[in-house]
Amino acid sequence: MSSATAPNLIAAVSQERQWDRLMQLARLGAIPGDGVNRPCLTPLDREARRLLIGWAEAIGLSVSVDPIGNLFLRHEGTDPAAAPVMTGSHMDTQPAGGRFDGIWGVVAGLEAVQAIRESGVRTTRSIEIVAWTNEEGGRFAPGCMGSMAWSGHSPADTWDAVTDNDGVTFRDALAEHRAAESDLAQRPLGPVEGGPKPYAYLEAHIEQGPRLEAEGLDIGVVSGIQGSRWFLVELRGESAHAGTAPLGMRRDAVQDMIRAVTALNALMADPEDILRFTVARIEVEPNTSNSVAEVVRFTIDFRHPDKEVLILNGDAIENTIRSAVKNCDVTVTERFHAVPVDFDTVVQDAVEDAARAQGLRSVRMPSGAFHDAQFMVPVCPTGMVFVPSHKGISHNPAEYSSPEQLAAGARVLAAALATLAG
Ligand code: HGY
Ligand code: MN
Ligand code: MN
Ligand code: MN
Repeated sequence: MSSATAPNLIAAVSQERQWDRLMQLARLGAIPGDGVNRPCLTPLDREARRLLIGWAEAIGLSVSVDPIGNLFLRHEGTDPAAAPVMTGSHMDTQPAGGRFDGIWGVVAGLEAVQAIRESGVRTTRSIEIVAWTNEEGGRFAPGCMGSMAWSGHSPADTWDAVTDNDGVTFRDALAEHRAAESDLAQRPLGPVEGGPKPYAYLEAHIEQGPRLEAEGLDIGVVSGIQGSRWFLVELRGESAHAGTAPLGMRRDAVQDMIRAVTALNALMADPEDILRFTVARIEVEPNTSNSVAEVVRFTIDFRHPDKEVLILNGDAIENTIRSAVKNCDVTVTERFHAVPVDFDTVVQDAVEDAARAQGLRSVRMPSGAFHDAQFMVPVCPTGMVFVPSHKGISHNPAEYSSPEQLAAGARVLAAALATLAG
């Protein structure tokens, strides 16, 4: 009997233990409305990691961190030299985040490995649960800095250029973080520094969209992830008195931002609602009601499943802004470019077989959100498993998946990992 259907493995997954751990973690950075605000590389982030490390050490997993702070919890297989199977996700949240985005994938990984150990299922390959550094890109843009560095997508020299709202560089925040975790075992920065190349990577994550719930399905067998591009636009005009400066003499950064975003909306208009264009972070200087705005910085988040559309529209962004702006100097900087990826069918099959063996309704579907899995695709066979999000709500305190849905996801993850780890 394949381990994917080993009844004792499935029975060893505990819905209560997983939910209790998630609720304990949700208290670290709790905000009103059942939300969580737990930025990366903060004392709150470290407190959550220590809680997780305690649970992992209690069941005999070994713990280590790499130079960008990615945290690894390792279950030894019968052949320690065999390439490990990796699972996991991220523990950092959006500023107005929910209790499940990212963190469920880490807790589900721990639940799956604990069930494997308690059920006596022996795996040839070791299984490593990873908590990636800074997936959200909330405190430091871009997102996925831990998985990008680990997989060789972004050199460390970008760490000085990235600062948070208080002007703290990513490098300094990371140095403080690593000093606070200097008691943990160190490991190289993944395959780029000679670390073990995984046999496969399978990430569990909430869907963050409405489809599974709307179609009455239990499991998303994720087929791939659309592409994403992030840009930072700076418009630099001149501050002036709101009462005395004639309109014709103004170099008003807010008015030029309105012109630019109106033109971008036209460029990005998509009646089929496939292209996703978002402007959501705006900084104004001097940001007072009676001084004309001198500087506006705004972000662009733009997504599409087609690589060509992503490139064409992405390259048109700067020209569109420059033609729309009337009075300000324009600077457009690209901050992030994740190409669309397709996941490996072997991993998808392991997830789908596990769901079917457990009588769960599943569908193969793409991900609209980006994930650390996006950067694992060039490294090893990669896949993801989704569970429903209530009304598709995410990046919002009201984000919700039920204990039953999350337990079903953890059971599928456990069986799929047991199959992949052999
Ligand atoms: O933005 C994203 O897609 C991810 O949830 N951070
Ligand atoms: Mn996430
Ligand atoms: Mn997210
Ligand atoms: Mn005055």
